[in-house]
Amino acid sequence: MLEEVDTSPSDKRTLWFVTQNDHKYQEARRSLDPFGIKIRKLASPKTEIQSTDLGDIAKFAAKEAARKHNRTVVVEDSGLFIRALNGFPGPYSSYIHATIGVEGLLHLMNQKRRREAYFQASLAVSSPKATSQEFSGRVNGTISHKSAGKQGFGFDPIFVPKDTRKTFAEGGSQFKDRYSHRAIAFRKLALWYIKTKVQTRNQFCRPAEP
Ligand code: ITT
Repeated sequence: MLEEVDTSPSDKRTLWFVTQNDHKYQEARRSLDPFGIKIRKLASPKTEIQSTDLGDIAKFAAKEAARKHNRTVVVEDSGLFIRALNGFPGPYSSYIHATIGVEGLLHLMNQKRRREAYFQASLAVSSPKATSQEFSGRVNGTISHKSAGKQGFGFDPIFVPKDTRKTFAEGGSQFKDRYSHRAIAFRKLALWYIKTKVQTRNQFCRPAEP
């Protein structure tokens, strides 16, 4: 359902996350909270162009959504890239999860000895007039031999971050926030956002020329 449209003046300072995936939204919120940055969810459908570049997919959707909703938005495109499958499912992760699912992917990984994989999240922030900013995060790991854990979403039950022994779904939210591609990308966004706000404020606070 489309979130209620907020037209109050404070709306201008709100960052809207265009997503229909509540797990993504909750993870983003948790990553931005320590920086004092509030986001809200805009569960509006968006255009996903055909591309192998997650950044391009996010950028196109963000520009379109910023114009359509006349506000500053962030869009994230993410995916799981498995080395033994030449990067599959990558940008098709959402579709593959909805069709063959976790068990289907494990089946494709049957007999594969090399199990390295990574998750990537690409973010694009766009406002109706400004050019967009991009941030990305990546976490390396391996694909487990069987599904484990009940927390999280998507491929969390089969992804074990590097140097750990648990899947994201076994580890839970603190574990996920410590290692995830999404947390890394949103922390980068937070640092940029704070820097941009400080610069804007300083422009207004600068003493007038004598
Ligand atoms: P929105 O487009 O509405 O934001 P979505 O879930 O369709 O939601 P994507 O198009 O970016 O988002 O799809 C990424 C898919 O990759 C996602 O549906 C999962 O199957 C998988 N994925 C991405 N990040 C993940 C994570 O942190 N944990 C588990 N699976 C993840």
